[in-house]
Amino acid sequence: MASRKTGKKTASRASGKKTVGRSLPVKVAVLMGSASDWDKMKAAVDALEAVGVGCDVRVISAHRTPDRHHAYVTQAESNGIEAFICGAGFAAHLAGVTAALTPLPVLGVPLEGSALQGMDALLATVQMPGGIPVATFGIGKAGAKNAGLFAAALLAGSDPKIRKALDRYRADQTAAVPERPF
Ligand code: RP5
Repeated sequence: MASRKTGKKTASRASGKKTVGRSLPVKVAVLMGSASDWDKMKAAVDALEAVGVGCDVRVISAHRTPDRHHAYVTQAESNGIEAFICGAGFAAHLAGVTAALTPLPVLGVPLEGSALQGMDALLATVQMPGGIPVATFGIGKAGAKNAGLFAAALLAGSDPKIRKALDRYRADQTAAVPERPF
């Protein structure tokens, strides 16, 4: 299916599977290691949609579904994907392995849920050996939200519509801060 707005291919074309923000050009892949990560990773999708960036959302685990992971990541660029957001908990290697498979920017979101409350995922995601970078965000929902906004900022350099939407997002956010807490 080609995007109605741009005529560009969307990520759903290759797979025929569900995308979020269907009417928007799909430029970001939001991957998570488990469906149990969705309640946190939804914040990335919401942020992307708020600034007009469509995304393809997948449960893909580097260790439980390695073949699915390899196929998806290696085909993503030809399907119009320009950046990945990868959320995972525990020994979180999803972002690192994704970055190993693609030259596209990879944004890692460490997730809580283990006995170590996300510190394990944070260190696993942020401590990439030199040569294969992963831009790492904070643990959990806030990190996912910021990863969504950061991915939009990456795309905004070549897309004035996204740039405008980001400016509007910030202005609305500022306007929503009350003068007093009561
Ligand atoms: C990681 O293991 C996933 O990203 C998830 O955060 C965690 C637990 O997965 P489930 O056991 O809940 O499926 O790979």
